[in-house]
Amino acid sequence: VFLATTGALALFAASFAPQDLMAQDKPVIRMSTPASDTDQRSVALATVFGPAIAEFASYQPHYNSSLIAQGSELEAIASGDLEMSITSAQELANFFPEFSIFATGYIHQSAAHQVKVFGDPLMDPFKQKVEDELGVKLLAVMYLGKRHVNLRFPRSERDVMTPADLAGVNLRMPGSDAWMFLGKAIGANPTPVAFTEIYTALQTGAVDGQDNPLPTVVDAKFYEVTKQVSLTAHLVDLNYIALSKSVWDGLTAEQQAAVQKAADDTAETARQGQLAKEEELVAFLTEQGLDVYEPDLAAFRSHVQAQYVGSEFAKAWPEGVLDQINALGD
Ligand code: KDO
Repeated sequence: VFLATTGALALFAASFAPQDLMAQDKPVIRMSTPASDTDQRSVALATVFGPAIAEFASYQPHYNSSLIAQGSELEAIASGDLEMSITSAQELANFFPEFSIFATGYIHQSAAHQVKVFGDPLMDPFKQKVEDELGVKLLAVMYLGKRHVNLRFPRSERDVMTPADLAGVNLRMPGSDAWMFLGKAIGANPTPVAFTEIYTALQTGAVDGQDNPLPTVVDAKFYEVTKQVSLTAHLVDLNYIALSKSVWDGLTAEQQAAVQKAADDTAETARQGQLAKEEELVAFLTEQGLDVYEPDLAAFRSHVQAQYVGSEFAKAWPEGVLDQINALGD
């Protein structure tokens, strides 16, 4: 009987190759994002990150907030209901107010500036706090792009040259204090709406406009329901690749290094993709009939910066960090 059983086991082992059993043992990394599957960041994660870690972990993306609502991803990671997200400084600022510094209008100057800031020792205490108190590792900074004001009105009805031109405009913003503050700081009347609801809100006139980088305006087809983009560039926006620390702690040192490299490579691929799209999409949007134009940037910059000085947000910024960020710019 013993021999027969051993034989049966041997047969079982032969038909289920070790890699199948290992596949079942691999940790599954569920990633949730409001972004679509065609967003440059989603594409880079699926084509670079997933394959790079496939030997020891299974990357499982969930798009369009289908798994976790926008803004709840960090809580979900902290409570073990999610392993990964593309989080924002604004979301982190809900937990750690000092993160609002990275969500401040006109603070980052470019994609390259974001990379310098993220890699600088000034970021260490920020990253450490998120790890210790939320159980989330921030692996890399992803470039989302320059946020611009995108309205339903034709330019003949509303010509957005200065913040005063946005008075009374119901501008959709993502729902958090840092976002609302930015919406007000550019002169608009901010209205919180989840990312996946924007298209309908624009279509029905529930909001007058929204702000996002051009690649998002195109990917989410907002151009179908809007008439103009004023290139305010009020936030050179970013997201962080965020991973559950308990997943990270369960990996070997070699696997951790592979995950870190995969995140860095993904961020670089996505960054190049977004930058290229930002360049080419002005022409596309113009062809679609939108007016895409540059406002008085100095007027926007000085107005926005003046709103942050002495604000509740600025009080939460650690001493000296603003100067350090500025020193890393051009
Ligand atoms: C948005 O809701 O406008 C925003 O651009 C905010 C970002 O932080 C990020 O969540 C982004 O949406 C999604 O990734 C969709 O592009």
